[in-house]
Amino acid sequence: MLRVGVIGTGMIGQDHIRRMTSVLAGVTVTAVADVNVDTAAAVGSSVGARVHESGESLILDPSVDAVVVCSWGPTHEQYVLASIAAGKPVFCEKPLATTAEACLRIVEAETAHGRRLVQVGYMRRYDTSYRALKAVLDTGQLGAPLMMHCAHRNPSVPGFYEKEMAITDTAVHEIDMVRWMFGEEITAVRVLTPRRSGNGGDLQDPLLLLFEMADGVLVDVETSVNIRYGYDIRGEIVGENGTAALGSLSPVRVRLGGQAADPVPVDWRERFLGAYDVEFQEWIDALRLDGRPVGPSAWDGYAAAVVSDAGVAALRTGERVEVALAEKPKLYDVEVPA
Ligand code: NAD
Ligand code: ISE
Repeated sequence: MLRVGVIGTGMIGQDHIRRMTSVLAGVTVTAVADVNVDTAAAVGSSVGARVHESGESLILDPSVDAVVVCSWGPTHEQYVLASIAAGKPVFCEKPLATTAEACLRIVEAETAHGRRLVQVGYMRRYDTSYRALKAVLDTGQLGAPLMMHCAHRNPSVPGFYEKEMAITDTAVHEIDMVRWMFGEEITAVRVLTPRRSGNGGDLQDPLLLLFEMADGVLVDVETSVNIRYGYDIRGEIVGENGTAALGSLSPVRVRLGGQAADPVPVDWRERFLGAYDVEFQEWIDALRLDGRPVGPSAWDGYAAAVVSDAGVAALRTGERVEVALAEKPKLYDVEVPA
């Protein structure tokens, strides 16, 4: 049984604790921590987990074999570095850290440790629909991929959400997904700012991002984070001979009153429910096998952060910004299966 400690018992922390205590096999949650001690105490007592006053003391708890970090992005670096220092595997929700420099510090600490400990929560790699899309692409039947059209739509975002977050918090999922989908790095980013939606107040929303991939594939990503009607994730690859798109995920189609309608998920928890389950089960199984995670690595977290930083620069300047990655350490040479 893998004994897990969870730092951050907010929305996604509670959701991951629910899946580890009620859905998945081979895992138990033994400890929790949150700066909001009331939330941590309530969540901890509901699952019989010890409540720690700090993330650092949770990491050092002998009843914790592996750490899950679900606190706010700016706090990820300290907990991931502390987990590496303690020699414990750590699953960190995206982003790995909020700057490329911080991600590189994590890469360097893990490389010095000499063995992979870190996995980043880029769950689209585990989604049935994205996996099916990649399987079609990998048959080669579409011919060479030329373009991909993506949309990432949220019904609404919290008040603290700033325009850069459409890239660093939202489109960062597409950044990781296309690196995995095409097995190529993103080499340059442009960001266009369409007419502003009245639903977002002063927020510059939507955005249109354009990624250039190393082999010439162009990827466009629409982020609309106040679109009201639901949580809608789209992706279509255009190849030389044909196209392939994420299918409709609706389990039911209602025809009524002269109309046909598919329900739309309300949020990421509903849309990616299955992906999070598979992501965590595979993480648990890998750690139980030999203590080494095989999903998205600290290097993937770093690469996503470099592209995301380039996107923010492109948004601020209106210019095309090139992406420059550091040299990849050998530790990350092995292809991840997910
Ligand atoms: P949230 O605000 O609901 O929860 C964050 C929790 O972290 C809060 O309870 C807060 O008190 C706690 N916290 C803040 N600083 C802390 C610290 N120093 N130590 C311990 N706890 C601390 O936010 P959320 O929506 O659950 O997001 C948390 C993380 O998960 C973010 O990094 C976010 O980007 C990521 N996320 C990922 C997905 C996904 O699809 N993979 C979806 C949502 C959120
Ligand atoms: C959130 O943090 C997520 O990761 C969701 O998957 C994404 O859709 C949303 O825009 C982010 O704010």
